[in-house]
Amino acid sequence: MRKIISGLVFSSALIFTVSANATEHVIKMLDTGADGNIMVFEPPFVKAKKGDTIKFVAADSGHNNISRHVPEGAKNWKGEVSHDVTITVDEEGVYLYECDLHKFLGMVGVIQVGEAKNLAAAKAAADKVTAGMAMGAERMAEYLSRVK
Ligand SMILES: [Cu+2]
Repeated sequence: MRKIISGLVFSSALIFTVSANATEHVIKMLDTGADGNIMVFEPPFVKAKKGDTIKFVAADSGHNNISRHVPEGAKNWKGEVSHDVTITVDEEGVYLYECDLHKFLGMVGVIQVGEAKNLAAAKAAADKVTAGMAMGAERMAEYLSRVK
């Protein structure tokens, strides 16, 4: 009997794995990160696969999440201040996002989905974002350097 039950559990777990192949990546919006940096997304760089979801969690209030550059065919998003926002990444490429309240302090992040087809365009968009920063401008370059 126990063998039958564990067999059933195993089969249903297998089905679940196949149907739930997409991963949910959680990114926290924080006043202070684990590394002591202020106004950060954590983790600031995520490598995802097509069809995954990204959940931006308002762990600290007073932040939002807005796309700044997305691959061709992908949808832009705009989260409300102090609210979680979940997106599905359906197109391969590099996504840049920011908290528009603290982007001047370097509150930005990068998501890579599959192949970084639009890397050149993303870098050009990143330059525009960092041009307006009072501090933390090195963050964007560091996050983009993780795109492989
Ligand atoms: Cu913010």
